[in-house]
Amino acid sequence: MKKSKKTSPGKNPKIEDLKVNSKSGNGEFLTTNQGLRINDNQNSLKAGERGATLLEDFILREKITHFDHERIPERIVHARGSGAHGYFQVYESMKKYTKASFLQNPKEKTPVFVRFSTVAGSRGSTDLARDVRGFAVKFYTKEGVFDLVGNNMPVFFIQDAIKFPDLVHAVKPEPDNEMPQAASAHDTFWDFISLMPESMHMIMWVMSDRAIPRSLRMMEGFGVHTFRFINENNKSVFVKFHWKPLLGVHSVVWDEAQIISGKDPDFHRRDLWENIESGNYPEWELGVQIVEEKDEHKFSFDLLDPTKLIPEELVPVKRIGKLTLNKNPYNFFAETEQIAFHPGHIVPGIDFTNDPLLQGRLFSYTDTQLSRLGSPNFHEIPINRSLSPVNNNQRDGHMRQTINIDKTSYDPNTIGGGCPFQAKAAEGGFTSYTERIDAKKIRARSKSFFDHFSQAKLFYNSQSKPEKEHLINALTFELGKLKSDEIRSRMLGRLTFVDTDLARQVAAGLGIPVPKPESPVNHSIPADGNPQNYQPVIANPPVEKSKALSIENTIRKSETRKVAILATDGVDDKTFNSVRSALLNAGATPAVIANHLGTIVSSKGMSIKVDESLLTTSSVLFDAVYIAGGKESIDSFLKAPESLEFINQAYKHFKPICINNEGIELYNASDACQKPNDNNDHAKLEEAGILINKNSEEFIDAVAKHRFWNRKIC
Ligand code: HDE
Repeated sequence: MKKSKKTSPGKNPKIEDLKVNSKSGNGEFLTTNQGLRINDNQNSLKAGERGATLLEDFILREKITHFDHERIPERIVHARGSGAHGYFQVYESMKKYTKASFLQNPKEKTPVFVRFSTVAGSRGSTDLARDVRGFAVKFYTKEGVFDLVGNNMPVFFIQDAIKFPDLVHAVKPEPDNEMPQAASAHDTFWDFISLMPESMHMIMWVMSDRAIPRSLRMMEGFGVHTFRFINENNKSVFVKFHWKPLLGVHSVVWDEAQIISGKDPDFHRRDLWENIESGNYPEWELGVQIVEEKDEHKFSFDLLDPTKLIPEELVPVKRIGKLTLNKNPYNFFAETEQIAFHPGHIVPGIDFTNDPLLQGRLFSYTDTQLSRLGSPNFHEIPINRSLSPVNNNQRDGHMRQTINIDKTSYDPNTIGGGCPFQAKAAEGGFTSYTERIDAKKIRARSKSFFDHFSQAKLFYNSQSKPEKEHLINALTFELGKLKSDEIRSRMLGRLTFVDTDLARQVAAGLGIPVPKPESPVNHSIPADGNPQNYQPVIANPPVEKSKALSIENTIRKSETRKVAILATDGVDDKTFNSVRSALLNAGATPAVIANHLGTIVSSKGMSIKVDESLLTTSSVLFDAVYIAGGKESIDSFLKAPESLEFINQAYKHFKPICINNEGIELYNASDACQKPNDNNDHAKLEEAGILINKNSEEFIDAVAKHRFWNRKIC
């Protein structure tokens, strides 16, 4: 059969011709959805000036009806999200491992859209919930769309997709009273977790500082499952995907997270938006851990088990390219809300493994888009469209956009010249990896999935002292919120399998003894095993400690850090100017916080624009504080209790504080317990991130350090 040039079923009028991109407020006339120009948008059609509105008013009805239907169902999980456009570029060809076209040419930029999300909360919930963050990347490659739908943690709660609805039901607000919103600190979640020992490694991550990131720009991403790379010779290797942020991994503290949730629930969304607007484009390197097929069974854990990571000490992460986010969406709904990810959207050169969690996801994502976006044509929504041509015989359905201009919608055909044709592998046609399968049909789990504790131990042992303290506090907080003593106690029993000291410290905070650990009820026991006799399998951790698991070892930079400058009328010009310009030169984002909005006048009469007043902002929204000198300025702050609260919080949250001259008086009036007049020498204060009359460079170094955990809290 000859390929016909004339007839290609997918050839449609261009999107531009259909004028779907519309701007309001650009001088065009206001119209109805049918293009009818509207003469009066202020008054409905009435029977007389004071009379009833007439049913005839089709303009009113169209407007209100559209409004009534403006909402679509939110995502069942990951409802709260923020996204941005950007591009990906590979550093060098990955030909040796994969034939994926977007991983071949370092000169090629592949467009991407990334959506970050929390998991449990509703669309309007706070950004700072203690939760996993979604990190989903859509690559619009020349060979079709590739979605890398990952999280900011490298492992997951469960090993098999069949348990996902149970997990989500347990963590979502409780069904009788719909409480609590966007929080795991409640009975149903911990009831499930305490009965699910395989979740213990993930629990360590979720109770760690990773679950309360400082910024979406400062968190890692992981593909979680083991995937396959396939090269041109059809050779396969296993691959784990990582995203490494160039700004390092940074978090806030829990008390701060809770205050931010009230002061600015859009904290992460705003941070991402503002930084992209001001040209601080967030960047991540794509890393891969590659395992040859022959090494599949050489680890003490199973590569198919999504509750395990491969320690970087065993298989290093090779950084192969860079992701840059450089454009905010035009329209949140059209792009961030309507984007539809699916781990099954892959391209030649990438394939799945038999990870039972991944396998279940392959079914779920199309299904969810059908109910969320309402049509099998969700791929035609502009943000979901493939940049490579789409030619197939799928037709019709709700909200179909494509106007197919051919007579044929079946294959094979002769009437349409045989179009569209199947592509051979050499023509870019996708072929599944020909993995050998020879097995019995059973519901069971491999014994290689049974060790639920050794990597939880590895994670805990890899944390620094402050990180361990945060983790213990998080567990104490979460379990402290439970109504059921039984669940609390069962959970403590589980923690003893991770670390007895950890369990002891949490128990002390809860005011109960550590119970004798019971055998965990384990739903992964095969049919022939007896759950009553089950003892936890705890292999030796593959390595004792892993450096990559502690965020203490991360990159530290002052770039894009938000620094509050406390300055009001009468501020000292010299110190104010030098610190502010040094911060700007270092790429930080200083903001002047005064006791009123508008402008302030310095001691020498300079007029300074105020960014926020003490009333409109809060210490928790900044990374560091600078208290500028100037007698009049400080005297005026001393009369404002909010300024002292500003310093108290920065101190309590371990943030760098820099003070000049008269500013010391304000600092001394705060509740900070390390003060210059308390026999604290300046070197000790400096170690604790309190800089008195230091130069700007030293302050900038302290800003880059992010937090000073050795500070005395009293
Ligand atoms: Fe998802 N997940 N998931 N998930 N997931 C969804 O798809 C699901 C899992 C992840 O920004 C849903 O479009 C099942 C792991 C992200 O739009 C839904 C299972 C990982 C996002 C769904 C998992 C993820 C989702 C809800 C267990 C990390 C947000 C709305 C088998 C590797 C994507 C939607 C976005 C979203 C199902 C487990 C990541 C219902 C059944 C593991 C980042 O289809």
